[in-house]
Amino acid sequence: MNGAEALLRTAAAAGVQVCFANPGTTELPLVAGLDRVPQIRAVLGLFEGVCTGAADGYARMAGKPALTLLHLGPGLANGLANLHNARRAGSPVVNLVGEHASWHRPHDPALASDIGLLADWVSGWVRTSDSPAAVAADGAEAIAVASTGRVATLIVPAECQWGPGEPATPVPVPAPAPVSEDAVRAAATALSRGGTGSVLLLGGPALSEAGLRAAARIAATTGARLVTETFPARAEWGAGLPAPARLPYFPEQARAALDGIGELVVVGARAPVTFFGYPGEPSSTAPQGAVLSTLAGAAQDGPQDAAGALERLADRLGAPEVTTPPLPAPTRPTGALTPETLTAAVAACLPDGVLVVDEGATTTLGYLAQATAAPRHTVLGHVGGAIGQGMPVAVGAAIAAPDRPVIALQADGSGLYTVQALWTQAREHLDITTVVCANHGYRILRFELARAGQEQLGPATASLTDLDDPRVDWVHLAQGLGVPARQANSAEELTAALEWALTEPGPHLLQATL
Ligand SMILES: Cc1ncc(C[n+]2csc(CCOP(=O)(O)OP(=O)(O)O)c2C)c(N)n1
Repeated sequence: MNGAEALLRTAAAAGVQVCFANPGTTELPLVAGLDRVPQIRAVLGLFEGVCTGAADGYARMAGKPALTLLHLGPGLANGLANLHNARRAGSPVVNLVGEHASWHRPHDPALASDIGLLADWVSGWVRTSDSPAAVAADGAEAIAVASTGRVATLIVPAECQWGPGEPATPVPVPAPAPVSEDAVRAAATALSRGGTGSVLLLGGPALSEAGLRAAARIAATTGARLVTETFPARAEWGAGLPAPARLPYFPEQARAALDGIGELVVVGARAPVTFFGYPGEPSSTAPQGAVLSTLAGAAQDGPQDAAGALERLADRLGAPEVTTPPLPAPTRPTGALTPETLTAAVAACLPDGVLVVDEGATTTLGYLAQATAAPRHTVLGHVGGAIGQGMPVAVGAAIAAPDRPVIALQADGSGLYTVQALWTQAREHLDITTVVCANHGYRILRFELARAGQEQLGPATASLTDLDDPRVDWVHLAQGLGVPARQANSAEELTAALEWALTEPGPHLLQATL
């Protein structure tokens, strides 16, 4: 057995089931090893950002890492933006990156680069294997580290893949640490002091069903308001569940949402700050003087049992169980497609148990509010701010949860970064309906220009924020990549198209023209 096969056998024994790959010559022993380890499904992505985004989506649903297989420094570099998003989401991901044979590298061959330097940015753990005998144990360690919610990168020189190796024993993964009793006590004190002037800001595992139900008990007993972070990595959503308000994206709206509060308790989230710094404005969106307490930190700061912490807090406050009163189900909108009618149409057509991947940018900022009474579903949001993750995340989520249909709400500009993901959706027969929010521009940048006082666009600002010349034809683009597609120009056409796409198995794309 060579090192490559030993590494893959070790990964399979540790529970790894998928490898999102775009290999080259330096990874071919690992590719051949995948033939001999059929427990690991090999999935080709036509760009490394598809592989890394898919690994993120897979991790969010499976709660365990997939492998990526990437070609030296340039391959890893192509995948970095979505690894950044994975890191921000606290997603476990294991990158296997091939490297030139150690004796070849000093000759500075093509593709030689400092892979470790590139990997460091996004990885909580980086190692270069130094022998074929060590590579399987290195892999076992990478998987264990990743399983605590981090990106781990193992750089595997070619001779470590083709030389003789032996499988290693998987390394046990510690359970997420419970939060300290002090943190629970401090949060209870804060909420009792703040009453209705308090907000519980929920993110990460606090948006699991258990977390939400415990948060609702706390809110009912203390008067605190429930708010989700703006772009949750994964949130359980829909009828019967408590529905926190989303913290708005734009700074003035976020400040208005938190205005007047005296106590802010964050759970599985970070203290709220604006996405960007603006002249003369503070970074924080919490009011000056508001007291911040952290019950559980954000996922990327290390695994913590945020939902368990909320349950302990609810118990400490003596908060009884609460039921969420039923709301009328969303109705089908009519008329022109706008951000409101588009999200309303999707909410009205959701099948029970669907996964909704949301990279709809400005079009879907209202989606969570529209979907509170829709059938129960799971939302995977855009966490890290690096655009181009939606369609790849949908690939990974669909592979992790094959019994659940996926709807990907996809802004058009962002979608064009990793449009190759559609081909993988077709190749793997994934049940994904992509709804392209086709506003034919970088609308958010136009908003930001207007907020900065630039109402009149000059030729450069107009050109650099416009996607209309030429207008991208998503229907033909999708068909060319093997995905059946239709265009919808009104809310009625969109609901009809959603019915078509959700009835037929396999991937579909709907160009919703705004
Ligand atoms: C990797 C990366 N490149 C560039 C940006 C800057 N950026 C943020 S949003 C955006 C355009 C978004 O346009 P679209 O996806 O069509 O959504 P819309 O704003 O139109 O709703 C760009 C270029 C980014 N966030 N990440």
